[in-house]
Amino acid sequence: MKGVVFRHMMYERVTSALGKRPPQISHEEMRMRQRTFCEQLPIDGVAIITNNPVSIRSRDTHHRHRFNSYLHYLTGWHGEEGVAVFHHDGAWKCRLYVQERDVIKETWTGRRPGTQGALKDWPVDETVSRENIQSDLTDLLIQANQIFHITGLDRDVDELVGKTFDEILDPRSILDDMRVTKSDAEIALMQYAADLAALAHIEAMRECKSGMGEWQLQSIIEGCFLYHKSEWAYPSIVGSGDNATILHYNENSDAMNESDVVLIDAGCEVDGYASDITRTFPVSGKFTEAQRAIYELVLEAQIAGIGACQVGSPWSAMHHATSHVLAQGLIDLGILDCSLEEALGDDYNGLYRQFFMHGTGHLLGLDVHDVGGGRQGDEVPERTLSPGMVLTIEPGLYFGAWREDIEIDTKWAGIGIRIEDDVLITTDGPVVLTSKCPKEVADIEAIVGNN
Ligand SMILES: [Mn+2]
Repeated sequence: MKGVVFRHMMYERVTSALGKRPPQISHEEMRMRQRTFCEQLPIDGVAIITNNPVSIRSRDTHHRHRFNSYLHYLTGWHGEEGVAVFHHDGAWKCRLYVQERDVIKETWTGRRPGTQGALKDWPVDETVSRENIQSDLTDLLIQANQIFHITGLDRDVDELVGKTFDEILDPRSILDDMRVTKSDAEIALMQYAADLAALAHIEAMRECKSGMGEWQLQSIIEGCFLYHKSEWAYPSIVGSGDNATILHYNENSDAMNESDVVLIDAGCEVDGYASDITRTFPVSGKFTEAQRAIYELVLEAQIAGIGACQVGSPWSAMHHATSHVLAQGLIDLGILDCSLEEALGDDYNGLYRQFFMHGTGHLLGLDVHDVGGGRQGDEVPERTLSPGMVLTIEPGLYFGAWREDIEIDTKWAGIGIRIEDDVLITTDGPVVLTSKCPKEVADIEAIVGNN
């Protein structure tokens, strides 16, 4: 009982620091998005936005469904099924296919608004029962000359489109650009998601003790999300010791040692909008000299990366800023024995990449790795930073003791450090949305284990 009361108090502490949850995106704003989208479509075209499929977790049990971000962006639809179609009929219309009411089925799987409820409560012009999608959508497609559709999500729709059209255009070329710039209402939701994740990280720091399981820190953070009607935006990473050197480690199944640092990369989602925070701290509450040296280097790089988040800068400016600091620091610490030019290499792929092997950040929004480019391998040409963009800055250094391909002094072995904040680009410079989460050495040492 004591534990239950205690846990409740911990969550309430977060609640009181959190402030009021901002309103969901208004129908008015979604109508504006629809207009902006349709204005860029040819008048004889049809655009289809499908939902994400339901996926099997085990036999007849499904993974919790998460709506498709494009569908949610344009219509606010958040249930399973649901297909939006934009067509011109004197004016642009948004038609939504939804499951019809069915008391027997609703008794098992939950209430449905049905066609009437969807028409009344969602910002759409027409609703049609999903059962009739074959004939109804075929009629629309026959009249159209161009089709915009994202294949691979809805097999029924893929088939219908494939029957009528040889060439399928991609609506993402229009929608991704729109989603890159966040509105005030979106920023308010993202600020709330950032605050909630920041406060959850603090609670995990407070509770951390040697011998505890990584999964127990995970439970504190994710419990905190759920308590505030939120959920994780991506599987939480809680890695101690060598596990901190695995970039996407999320087994979270080891007990933590006194001498380890633990890396937590966890963020939540509020009405679809993500936050994404990484903090690394010593399990004991006190960094060793070696851990501290690496930590302070990564922090210096992260602050340099945030400093590069200026309107008009190319996307690569942040990565260049963090890379310079890290490469020089690795030389200064004696980890790299070469010149700065050699450490950085051609095109920032030099020797320092042995220890910092990922990008400096990504766009953030309805998807944690949001659309609009900026990630390595993305085909979108490099963006320049503009007001209303939200991105992460997350340099790291990783010295996996398990790695056979690199030689490192044992004093660095088993140290993995990443520090990640969410940054809003403004004309007045970068605004760190996750600033409620401490990252200075003294602040972290004061909090860890101090419940
Ligand atoms: Mn991230």
